[in-house]
Amino acid sequence: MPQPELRICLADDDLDASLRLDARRGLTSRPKHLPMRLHYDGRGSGLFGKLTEQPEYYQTRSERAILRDRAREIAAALGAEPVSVIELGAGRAEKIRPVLDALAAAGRLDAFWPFDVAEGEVRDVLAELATAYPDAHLGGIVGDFTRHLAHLPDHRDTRLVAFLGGTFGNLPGPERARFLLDLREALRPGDRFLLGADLVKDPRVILAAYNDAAGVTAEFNRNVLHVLNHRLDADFEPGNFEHVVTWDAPAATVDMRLRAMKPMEVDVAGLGLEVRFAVGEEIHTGISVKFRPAELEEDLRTAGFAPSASWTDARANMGVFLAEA
Ligand code: AVJ
Repeated sequence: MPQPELRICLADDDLDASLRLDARRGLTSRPKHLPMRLHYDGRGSGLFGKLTEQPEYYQTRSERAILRDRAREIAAALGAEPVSVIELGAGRAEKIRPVLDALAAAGRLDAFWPFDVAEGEVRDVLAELATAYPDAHLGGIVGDFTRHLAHLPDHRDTRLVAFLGGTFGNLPGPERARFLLDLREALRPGDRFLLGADLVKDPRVILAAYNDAAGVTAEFNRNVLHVLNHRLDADFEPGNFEHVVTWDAPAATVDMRLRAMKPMEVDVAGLGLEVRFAVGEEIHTGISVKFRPAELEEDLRTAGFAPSASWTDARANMGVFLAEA
């Protein structure tokens, strides 16, 4: 079995540089803000895994049910030819596995490429999948899906780019539109895009998913301060910040924030920065947009895709959308 090809578009010092820039820019802005991607160090990823097991957090279970139950339909909707699959934000590549299994069972899985920011995770998942899919060409891309789509593998068969888990909703509108245009530009006519998106529903259900009774989301949200303490030698006291989550109905968006419960001065030694907080002052720590199928399909058309199929779970919590380039 040949060694999987690894395309490194992001080095560790790139990640450090963007962390420093995000932190400096966000902590010196009014209002203060930090991007959700900063939450996912080892501890944050572990907390997110625990969060997916909370009864209120429906997303992962709902999307897993769709992909498990509809994998053969999705594979059939890709035609009858071999397919090369690239999963953006692959993590452990757990979400896409039912589709990979359906294609492999039909002898149609030509290649699989996990695409993620963490080189170690990409290497680990390639080692794991070499056993599961011995006949498939495996490769990996270590990169940022908002910057490195030009590095997709140039397999001549149908390419399926999958972007699951609802992460698309963490991008603000202009960045979502940019991402869709960049992806369309990176694909050829006939290639496909499989997108997992959280759907608009009862706001009480949505808010509960971001403020679970066990407090795991609150701890996940405060983890961004632990990341700054460890990576930038800051002295945040996460316990002095309250997890706040609100639903912006017109924008169909969940806003997450951390609210200072007392006046504070925080030293961010790694940036040479003193950051003051008035009592009640907030750091905006990310958004999660919820979608209406017709509007999302219109956004796909605007970017040059032709929506061809979609599936939801029994409660229509999550949607999985297939579109053709
Ligand atoms: C994994 C990014 C989709 O936005 O719902 C969960 C992350 N943040 N609870 C989401 C998250 C707070 C999650 N995504």
